[in-house]
Amino acid sequence: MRNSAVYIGIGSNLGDRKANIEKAMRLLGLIKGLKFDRASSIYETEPVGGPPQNKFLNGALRVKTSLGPFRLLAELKKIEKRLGRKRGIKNGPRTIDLDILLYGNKKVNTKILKVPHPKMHKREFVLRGLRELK
Ligand code: PH2
Ligand code: MG
Ligand code: MG
Repeated sequence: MRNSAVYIGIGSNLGDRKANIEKAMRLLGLIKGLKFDRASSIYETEPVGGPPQNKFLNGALRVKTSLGPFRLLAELKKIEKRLGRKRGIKNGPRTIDLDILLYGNKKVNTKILKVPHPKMHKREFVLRGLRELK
């Protein structure tokens, strides 16, 4: 299978934000069937939605992968879990968030996964990183 170019949004606003992002990127690079390609800069952003909360560090990553979108999603969730992500309030604070933004030109529309990420075009904190990589 030919590898697809996949864009992943990364964000953190809890704990040591920079360390969380660095750890997540390192773990991402260890996934079998995935090759880390490029990272955007990491920049601080005001929280959008959710309860009052700390500022985020955000960025975007480009990887090449032979994993299908659902396998990739499972791997991203494992990393979130390893970094202490707790499921809680919608759009609430998180140690790490890894979102599939684009997966080649594939479209996925299920309850657990929607690609392209349905809110990415409205979120400057996502678009900024994507623009750097495109
Ligand atoms: N993620 C959210 C909700 N709000 N705001 C910023 N600035 N950065 C994020 O990554 C973010 C957010 C839900 O995932
Ligand atoms: Mg998110
Ligand atoms: Mg998420």
